[in-house]
Amino acid sequence: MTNINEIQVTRTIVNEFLDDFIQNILDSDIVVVGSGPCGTAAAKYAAELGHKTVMIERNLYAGGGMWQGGYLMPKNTVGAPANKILEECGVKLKETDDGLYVCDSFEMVSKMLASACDAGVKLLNSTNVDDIILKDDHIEGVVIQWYPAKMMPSFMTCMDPIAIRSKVVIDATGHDSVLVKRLSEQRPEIPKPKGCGSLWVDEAEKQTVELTHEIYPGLIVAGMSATSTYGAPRMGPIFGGMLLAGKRAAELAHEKIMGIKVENVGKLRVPA
Ligand code: 48F
Repeated sequence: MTNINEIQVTRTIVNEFLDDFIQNILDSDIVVVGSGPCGTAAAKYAAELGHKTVMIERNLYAGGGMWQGGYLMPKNTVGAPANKILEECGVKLKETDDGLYVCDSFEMVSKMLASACDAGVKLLNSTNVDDIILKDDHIEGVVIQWYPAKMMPSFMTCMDPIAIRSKVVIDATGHDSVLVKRLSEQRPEIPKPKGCGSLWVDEAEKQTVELTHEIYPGLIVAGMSATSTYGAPRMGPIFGGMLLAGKRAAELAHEKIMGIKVENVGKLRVPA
């Protein structure tokens, strides 16, 4: 057995973390905030399209709402064509008689995250996105803080966060629409998130993809965050729309970075 001392272990962790942070995180192409089904799909496809991609998650664990189907039953459903996304990640799916696909939640989370890692996505976990970097007419990155620090009593949290830069930020924060909310406090043209409407599965599945768009230069709102921004119906424990919305967000980010004209920035036709 080789001799390994305590200082070597610490030195390795510190060196690797700082090196990775400076090389791959500090100044990236795409920052995806939230690691649920939408964020993970967005990050995976963004990285596969060749972009330096960072996914930020406030929890210790990644996966967001993917960990369980509904009512604490760990079976996730998707409809076509989102089954293809899971198949690409190697998730085993069972097709039901009525054309739904179902898988084990744990397998969906682990294989989607593995696929994102293989594509080169960097994950910052236990990290809360507190704010955006907002210039005159565009967003240029995010402001981050350790999530455990945010959870401390307020007398201990007089510590400033830090910032990382990116060309595009994707708000995949789920029901809270964190970044859109923050932006709406400062830009009158940005809607204050309404929260999602009541359950209507097929309409919600469509709308979550349609509502995924560049809401402000440099900020794409995606998945449940888009649904909640506009008060569109909730979809319940089905994840196809989320996966397709994530893929759509990555494609929009790609078009923007590559200078392919994206129509209707910030001018989405909002359903009545
Ligand atoms: O909630 P979440 O899974 O959002 P999603 O990817 O998918 C929605 C579905 O899970 C579900 C549904 C059926 O499809 O109804 O709701 O759109 O993942 C959002 C993630 O963002 C993290 C949060 O912890 C969760 O893992 N998050 C939220 N706010 C922040 C954040 C923040 N300020 N900083 C970092 N992470």
